[in-house]
Amino acid sequence: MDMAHSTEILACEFTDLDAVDTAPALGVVTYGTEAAGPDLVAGVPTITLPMTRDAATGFREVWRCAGRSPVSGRFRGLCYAHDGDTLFVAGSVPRSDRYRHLVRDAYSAMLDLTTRLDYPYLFRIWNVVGDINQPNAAGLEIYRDFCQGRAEAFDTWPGVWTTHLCAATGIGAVGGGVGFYGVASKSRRPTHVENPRQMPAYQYPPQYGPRSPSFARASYLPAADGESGGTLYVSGTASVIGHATVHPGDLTGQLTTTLDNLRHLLAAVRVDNAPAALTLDSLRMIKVYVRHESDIPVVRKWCGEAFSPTAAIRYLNVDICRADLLVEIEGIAVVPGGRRSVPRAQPRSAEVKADRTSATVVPPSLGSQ
Ligand code: 3EB
Repeated sequence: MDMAHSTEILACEFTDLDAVDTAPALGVVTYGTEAAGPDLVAGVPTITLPMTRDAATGFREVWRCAGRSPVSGRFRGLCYAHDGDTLFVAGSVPRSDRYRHLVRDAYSAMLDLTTRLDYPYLFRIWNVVGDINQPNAAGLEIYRDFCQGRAEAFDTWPGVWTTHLCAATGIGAVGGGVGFYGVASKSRRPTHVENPRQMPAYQYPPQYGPRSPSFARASYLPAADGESGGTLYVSGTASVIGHATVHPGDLTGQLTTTLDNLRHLLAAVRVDNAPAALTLDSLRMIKVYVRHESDIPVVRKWCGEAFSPTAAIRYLNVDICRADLLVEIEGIAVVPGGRRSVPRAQPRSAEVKADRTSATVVPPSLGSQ
């Protein structure tokens, strides 16, 4: 693989907390010890997510500018910046008895912003949810409470909106409240991909909560006009087959299934003219979420062997959205390719196909173009 090219195409990178960084950024996310923001810091949207109890394992995810110098601002509690190509937006909800309405309002603000600024193509969202497996004041698990508000915000999208959902992570945190950030494209239309071994999360049955989780298993974003290839944003992936957790309580069983799920997802993405199929080796910018700190050495060994030695991998000890999940893994695959790369997912089941074939290529938040 051409390493220079593959690093270049990535829109974000991990840096250490003490790194001095002067290059212009579209947004900066600190995976740190205490929640802060979002805020504009020297004009750059910045949020700190409480994702580690140990500052030494903290890091930053820096989103780079691709187009013109960015324009930043605030909108209904959100902070954002856009550069003519990509919109970065971050928001938060404070610790609360119930999250549904607060999450719905914060997410609605994000969706409205993509429409107002005309960045219609959300392609990746991260959500960190404090006390994710704890009950809210009404006894509903906070992850399910969060999912209800998120789904209600997406309900305002027209048509078969589930087909426009993008890749996401919904994960625990070491502090309370919800922090989230997303990236949207102005003119590069993503292709959202499902995993042939997993039911689309937005079709999960009601046993997992009043509203299904609103995300796709991966989103492929073609490179800027005139360039080849693209990037595949892979959602948090866990030991789920169909809709069921498999290997509860069994770390190596869950690691095996999670890595197999990633392999199957990557293999399902066929990019025209790409020199080779995607594999675990294609993944960069990997985040590995581990429920029990004592499991980290085993997880680190498995991931070190499974992924490319050139991939940046960060490990975070946080809860995972289902109480029986022990590990979850996400990443960004670099997709080298010929011109006009278009990913094709493997044929889907009839059930999934029925939903997807009714999709249009109309941007969801605009309705027409
Ligand atoms: C799963 O497969 C695991 O709620 O945004 C993974 C990625 C999971 C994203 C989300 C949840 C989310 O259902 C959980």
